[in-house]
Amino acid sequence: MALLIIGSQRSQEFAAAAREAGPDLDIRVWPETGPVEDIRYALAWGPPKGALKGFPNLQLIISVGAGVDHLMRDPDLPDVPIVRYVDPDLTGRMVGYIGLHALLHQRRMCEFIELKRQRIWQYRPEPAAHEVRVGLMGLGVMGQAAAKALKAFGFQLRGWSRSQRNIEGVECFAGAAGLDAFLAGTDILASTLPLTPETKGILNRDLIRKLSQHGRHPRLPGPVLVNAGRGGLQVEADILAALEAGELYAASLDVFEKEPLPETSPLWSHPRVVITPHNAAESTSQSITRYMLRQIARHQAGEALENLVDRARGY
Ligand code: NDP
Ligand code: OXD
Repeated sequence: MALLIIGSQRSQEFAAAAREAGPDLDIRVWPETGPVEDIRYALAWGPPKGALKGFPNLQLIISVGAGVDHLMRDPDLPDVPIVRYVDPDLTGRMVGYIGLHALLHQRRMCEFIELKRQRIWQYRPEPAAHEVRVGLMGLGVMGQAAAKALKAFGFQLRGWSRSQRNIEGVECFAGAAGLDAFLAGTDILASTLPLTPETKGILNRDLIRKLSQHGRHPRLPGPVLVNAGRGGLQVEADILAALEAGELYAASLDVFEKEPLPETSPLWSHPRVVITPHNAAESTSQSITRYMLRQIARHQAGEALENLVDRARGY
């Protein structure tokens, strides 16, 4: 009975951590699989399409990430349970990212960084946090944890999800019917949506134009987009066009349509676009292997698995 680690550039690092934490486990790293019949478990990040169907005794797939779009894109994905990675370490990192970037734009830091580059000492008025409305797109594990942290800074909070949520201190909207009202009162839009057929390309010009339609504090120059969900949610040409047209004041992007972001992308040189290399929340080898070993132990004991993916919803 063996575990296969497949897809991630960090597979050997995960294997080393897993060997240390679970010395009894037989661990193989793709493509050195040994006899394919041995493989019962797979720890996967973006495996080559069709690769997992080659293991006839596979019983469980553990996603290296909270998102599972990297698995769902495989038309031949075996019909076995998939658990996604949910851990306080990962969530805490995402909360830090969302909090940092909400504050960064509320405090107009892109402008101050540019002024510093030019050695210019210049006052710029800023809104207070309680004068700014942050809209959380996605109210799952990440969105709800971010809401708690943002509340402590005093931001006004609203959120949007597929099913109706009821979260204290957050004005909640749901589904297509609630989207426009959610956007109209949102100044800083922070997305932690999963990438599914329904959410692909949702962060487009049409959506950006609906942001912050009423009640924006005059000291915030315009709406802001923060995307830490997936690059496939956003239309980069639309984001640039909206920035140029003044429909968007600034953006923080951690994920991109194509990763790594090509050197030729005009996003790199925009003064009010912050770019990070898909590291809003890292799956560290210690945390992911601890989590994976727990799921394998539960599976072997016949206990319920945690954070099971609903294939029909796609997340
Ligand atoms: P969850 O499954 O806990 O939450 C997903 C949220 O998105 C839910 O509130 C869900 O609604 C909502 N949602 C899904 N589809 C739709 C839709 N069509 N319309 C409206 N709302 C929708 O996921 P997590 O919070 O754990 O993670 C979210 C995503 O964050 C991951 O899928 C991944 O893509 C990304 N991520 C990125 C990282 C990075 O480093 N950049 C790191 C970790 C995660 P409902 O509540 O009704 O189910
Ligand atoms: C994730 C990620 O989905 O790191 O966890 O992107």
